[in-house]
Amino acid sequence: LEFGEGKGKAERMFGLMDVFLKNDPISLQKDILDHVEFTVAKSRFSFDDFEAYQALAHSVRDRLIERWHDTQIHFSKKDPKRLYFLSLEFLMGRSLSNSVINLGVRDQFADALSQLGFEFEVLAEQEGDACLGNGGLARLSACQMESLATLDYPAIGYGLRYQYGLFRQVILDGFQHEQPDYWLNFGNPWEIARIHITYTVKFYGTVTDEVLNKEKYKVWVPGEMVEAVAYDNPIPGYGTRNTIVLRLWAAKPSDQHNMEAYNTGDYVDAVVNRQRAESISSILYPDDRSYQGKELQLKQQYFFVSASVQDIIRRFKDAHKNFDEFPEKVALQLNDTHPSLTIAELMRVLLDEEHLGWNRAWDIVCKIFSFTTHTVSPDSLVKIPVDLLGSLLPRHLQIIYDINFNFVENLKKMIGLDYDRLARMSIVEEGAVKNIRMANLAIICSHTVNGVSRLHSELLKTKLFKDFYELWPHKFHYKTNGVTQRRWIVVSNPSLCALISKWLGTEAWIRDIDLLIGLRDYATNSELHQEWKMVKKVNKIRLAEYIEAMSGLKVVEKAIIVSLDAMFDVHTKRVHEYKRQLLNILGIIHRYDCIKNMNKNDRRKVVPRVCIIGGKAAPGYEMAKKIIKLFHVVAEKINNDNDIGDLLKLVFIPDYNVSVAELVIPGADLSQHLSTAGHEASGTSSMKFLMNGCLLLATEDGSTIEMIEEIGRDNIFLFGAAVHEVPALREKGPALKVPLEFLRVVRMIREGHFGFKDYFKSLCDKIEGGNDYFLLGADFASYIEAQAAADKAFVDEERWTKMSILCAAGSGKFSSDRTIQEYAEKTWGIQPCRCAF
Ligand code: F58
Repeated sequence: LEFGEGKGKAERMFGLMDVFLKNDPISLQKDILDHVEFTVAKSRFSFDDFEAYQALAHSVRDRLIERWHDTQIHFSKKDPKRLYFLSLEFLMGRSLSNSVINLGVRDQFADALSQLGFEFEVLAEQEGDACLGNGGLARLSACQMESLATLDYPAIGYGLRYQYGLFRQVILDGFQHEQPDYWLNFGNPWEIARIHITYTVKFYGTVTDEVLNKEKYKVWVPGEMVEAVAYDNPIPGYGTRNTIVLRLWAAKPSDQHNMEAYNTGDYVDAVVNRQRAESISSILYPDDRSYQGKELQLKQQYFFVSASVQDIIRRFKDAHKNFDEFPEKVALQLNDTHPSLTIAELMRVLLDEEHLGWNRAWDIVCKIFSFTTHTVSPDSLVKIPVDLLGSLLPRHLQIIYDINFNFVENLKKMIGLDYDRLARMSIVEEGAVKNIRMANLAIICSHTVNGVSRLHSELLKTKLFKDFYELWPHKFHYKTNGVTQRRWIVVSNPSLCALISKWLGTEAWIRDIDLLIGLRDYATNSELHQEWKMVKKVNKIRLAEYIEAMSGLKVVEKAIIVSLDAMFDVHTKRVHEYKRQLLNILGIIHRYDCIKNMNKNDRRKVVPRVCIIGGKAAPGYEMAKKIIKLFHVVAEKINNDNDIGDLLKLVFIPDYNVSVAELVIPGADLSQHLSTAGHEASGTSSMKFLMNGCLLLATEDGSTIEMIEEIGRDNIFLFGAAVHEVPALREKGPALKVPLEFLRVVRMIREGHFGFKDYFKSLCDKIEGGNDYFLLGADFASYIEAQAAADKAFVDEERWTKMSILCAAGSGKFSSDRTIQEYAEKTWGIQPCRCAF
């Protein structure tokens, strides 16, 4: 290609693009060694696994940057409508394996490394997880970003670059302890610091009036200013050159800050204050669902919102002279209520800085926001005390009041003077403490509101947001969650990935998951059965080795060695009362009790089980912490009972995170999803288990209801009360009949069979005598029955394998590709914009 002739600068650069970085083994080795020498600054003749990992990561990153630049140039040229995905949480996990697979250079890098004497898999283990989120919501955001890239959508994710991600969970004597996650200590090769992309974010101060060209405007004179610096994390798509970006903001002290203090000789205080600014992005708040308020949390939200809005407007203005086209070029997605201050911030910028006037600004705002809620419980709806908001963001409070005034006046015209309803729908909650209801703000200003499964959306319409649904039924949609098969099959289960491709005769399912349905044709094929079982075995061995190594680390206990013939029964998710890990433990105690009372003959019929639980409890959530301790004391007793042997083994996996999930999920035979019906908005881990051919034992809650439709009732073990039965059961209170077996296991805990009698008293009190809000007693008998059905199916290998194949075959609906396509078409109005080089 001739450089230059008759072409614009951009075209000339495009022409050179694909000759920049080569992926043959020699070029890759050279790149890695160059990074060893010049980035890691080690001698290329002597470097260890971690240094090799760092060099490898930088070589991969170079290729990501190259594609990302191509994508950016392409997007700028085409100027499509873009999606801005705003979320305070992203659980990205590790980046290396996912990146090389999506870039299509996994094998090339593995070859290059082996010629240098390193093993790709070993180096991949050197990487720590990026845990910038709590759980389901945060991992969903990560899956959705990956699907946006793969489907070529022009999108940008915005979030916060926390210095400390989610706490590390350490178990000491069976109790959870939290330790800080110093994830940035050894550097993060997956981000690019954009020190020239910074914005000033204002806080506190006062609002004054100013007259400009005879018009009155509000001017916010801030009391504090902090700089937001962009850190870009490239997200490559699979089977495309498109690479999008997750832009995370870090707080840095502003140079404009406190100059006065320097001048007046208050030098030390001024420096200390500068340091305080950085604390805004220092820590991720652990998910404490009923926790409200807190100034730093609100500061974080506004910090990220303000920087993102400035960035979005800057990008828009680069290509447009006025705001007429703003709604045709910008879609803003609010991932739950955390980013909903974006609404007030955009209004403020359009009014006070762009001087568009209320009507025009409001018209724009109403066209661009969409809002997803991830919660079922009214207690989780975020409220901000008016006093706090007014002091931190005085102008925003005024704007929210104005939005509310207009809304309530219009509402009165539509529904009359129904004061109760007006009060419920108002953004401002009156009471001893006046609050701003962030969900109401988001609903009023968004054109689309959605829940994350069909059931969840029904509950929103009939309960949580009933008043709004009746007013604006057209706003309410449902978008069932999904997860990306690239990470949850291709990266985490390479053996299954190869097997599926072999039997389908194509790898096309990696981009087009509906093709998985083709596995149904072979559901009874004995050859596939053999290979399918072999894959499960390989993954069980991997998991068993992890369990042995992890449990063997503890000084006082001996390593847990599990039998591969046992059913690996997994229950991994954040610990919450509604998720009912306690029901699982009560079931385990019941199983143990039954085995103890069996004669030798009957014991031979028992299906051996390895019961695996993992998950973190929020640091301030006492009941969840007791549940973790209970599991440990029960495990201690059972695992040390020689009479039981391999029939029952209990394993707690500490510090469950994305990379541990990648190991656990492929190795599971059965997984448990036990939420009391009506409490799990969707649930996404079940989707990962399903794709990996793991059978589910579940209540009819969240997205499970849609799974039943996809795989059929015969292929899942269901139990428990249905959503519509829950209120009546609760109503019964102490009159509710619970099985004797349930009372017996609770009594065993109460009476100190596992020790810590006093400590567990409150836990027992919470599930007995009419206090059992999550209905453990009511669902116990049917839970035990479902467990027995799982045992029965497991011993019939052929039946089990067929069910397993049918689960994977029917999992297509639960790909985030499907979810993202639905959002793109029905909510955001964006089109794919494929970078074709
Ligand atoms: C989870 N929510 C839901 N955080 O519990 C789960 O059912 C769903 O699958 C997942 O989101 C993805 O949609 C979650 O992780 C919250 O719901 C927060 C609680 C506190 C207020 C803000 C939302």
